[in-house]
Amino acid sequence: MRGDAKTTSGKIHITGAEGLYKKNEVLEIINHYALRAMNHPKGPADAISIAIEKLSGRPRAIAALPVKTVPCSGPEEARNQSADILRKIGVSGEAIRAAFRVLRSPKTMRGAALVEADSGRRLEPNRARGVRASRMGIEKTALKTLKRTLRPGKINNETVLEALILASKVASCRGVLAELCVSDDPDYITGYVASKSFGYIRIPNIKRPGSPRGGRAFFIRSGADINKVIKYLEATPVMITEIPDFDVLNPGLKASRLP
Ligand code: WAQ
Ligand code: MG
Repeated sequence: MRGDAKTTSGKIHITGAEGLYKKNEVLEIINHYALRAMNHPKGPADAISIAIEKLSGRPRAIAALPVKTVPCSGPEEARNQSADILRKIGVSGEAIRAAFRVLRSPKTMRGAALVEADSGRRLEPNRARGVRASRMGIEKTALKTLKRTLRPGKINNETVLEALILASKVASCRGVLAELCVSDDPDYITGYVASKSFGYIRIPNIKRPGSPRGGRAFFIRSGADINKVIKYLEATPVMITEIPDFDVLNPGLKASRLP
């Protein structure tokens, strides 16, 4: 299922959401998406569209990324923190700068920029829209476990859950090395760097409150087949069925691969 909220006049995209659900959950989710679009902090939508599609095959099963939060007091420090992590993952300085240009631009995109991890070159066919990851969800039992795991960190909320589901799908794509995300919601100021190698690392105070800017960059391994990457991100159904054993408050103990 997919929900999108827009203004008709300026054709501004306010918010979008997507998920994979069982047939008996669909009505409840329609209700939920509609309410969310009507009460969004970016302003009331003039048009809301909700699309429902039947999946043709079984989704691919993946594990969620482990979650960690690093201390960070402001945008300047956040930029250094995220650049450090991205460099450790293997993203070049050029690519990191290209990603920050996208995330700081006043023109927000509906989807993510695809940035080649070594050259910093933009690879998405439509640079205004970007590529939207879709068809990802989480199984009910895995969701329960995840909520229980996130609760001690007080991050057991829809924003974090949805971002983690998206980031886990994106990181499960072989052509993707890492992701950098800053919300475009004016009052949501925690961003993240996600990767298969280091998990989902939350970075508080990545932007100043009140800013409508934000975005996502997916860093692509050089030599990856870009059409395959886009097809996987947009169209391959992926379901989280497994939650790794991590401690949100003390990630060093269990998620030993986190930096
Ligand atoms: N696929 C690709 N890019 C997307 C998608 C998608 N499905 N959805 C949003 N984007 C891009 C788009 O450019 C948006 O402007 C940008 O990401 C930000 O989207 O653990 O709320 O929905 O506390 O505003 C991070 C949570 C929340 C961190 C991120 O993003 C934490 C968030 P938003
Ligand atoms: Mg948003």
